[in-house]
Amino acid sequence: MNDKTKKTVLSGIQPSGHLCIGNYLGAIKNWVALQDSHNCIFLVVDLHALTVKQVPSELRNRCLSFVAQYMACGIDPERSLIVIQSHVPQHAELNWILNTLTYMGELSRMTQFKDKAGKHENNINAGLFTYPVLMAADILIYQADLVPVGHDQKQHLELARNVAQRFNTRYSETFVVPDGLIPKVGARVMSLQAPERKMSKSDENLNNLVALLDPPEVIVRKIKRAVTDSGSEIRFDEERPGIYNLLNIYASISNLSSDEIEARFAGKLYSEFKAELSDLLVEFLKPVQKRYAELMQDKSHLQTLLKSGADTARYLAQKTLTKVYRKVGFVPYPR
Ligand code: ATP
Ligand code: LTN
Repeated sequence: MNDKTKKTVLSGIQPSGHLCIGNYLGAIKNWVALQDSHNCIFLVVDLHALTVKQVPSELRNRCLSFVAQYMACGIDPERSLIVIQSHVPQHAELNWILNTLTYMGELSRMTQFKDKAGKHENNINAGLFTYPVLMAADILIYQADLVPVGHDQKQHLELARNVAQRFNTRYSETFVVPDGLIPKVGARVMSLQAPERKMSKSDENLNNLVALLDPPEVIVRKIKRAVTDSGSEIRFDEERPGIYNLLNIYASISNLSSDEIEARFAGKLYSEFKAELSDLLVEFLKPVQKRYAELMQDKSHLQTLLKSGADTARYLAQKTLTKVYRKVGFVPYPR
């Protein structure tokens, strides 16, 4: 983790809902690919998850389950740090400092806030509003160079960059200004039933998403029911968002090009394509689910990994926080 010649990668996912192929294709797939070339930190951002109502016992179980799912997808704790956000108190401390450098106007423009405020009208809390500042703290506290995320996080990343630059200008060079890494294919996986919206792991309608832990028969059913458009040609055509989305999912899982896929399905029926897509997803998820089940058998092993991840993360985070506290003018902790 501490290889000084390597750049640092940081990313995170909220432990809400069911991890889905949107999260895998938009984010985790890139995480797996970056592990050898970078120092990587992958968070389960439980503080973020509290911005919408959670059942405490479910949240606790889900955090551990997400850790196992990260590993089942190929995140290797020998090479990468897997960390639960609340195990590193420095995130919340830096969050406060960054709050004082973020403008209300900036936060009011965030589309995720507007989206979620619309969905949770009875719980538009301050945390939901300031959520992007905590995300900036997650990134900046580790001096991350690269942040692999899906397209929906572009705006939040831009805020993190602006806040880092603002701090550096006001108090002198302190933070690395991070770059986003958004995949070319798979950055915007859309909902199966409403392809004009993104697939979202906490969608109430589970038919909108393929979860990483969905059993084969559920995957087959969801793909069969997925909305397609009028017409019958199997072509990458943005004007036909239903079939376009399914084709993009096929492309990201198979790593085939759009030309190869169109050639393969020329003259075939939607139903034939859907059957092949289900097979592809089922075969892809089979080893992930098997590994997940094994990992969940040994929770104490997961706890040991989390302890070591948290210890290293705390050390790294404290280095940045000490610097930040000094620069803003706080009295050093008396020795
Ligand atoms: P929720 O529905 O619980 O708000 P979410 O599915 O939007 O969750 P997040 O925890 O907000 O997931 O995001 C985790 C990562 O997955 C982020 O990097 C995000 O960009 C990526 N991601 C989420 N949805 C998609 C999607 N539909 N397509 C591609 N990437 C996605
Ligand atoms: N805001 C992100 C989750 C998230 C994140 C992060 C992503 C929280 N902290 C740090 C990358 C880096 C989301 O809602 N998808």
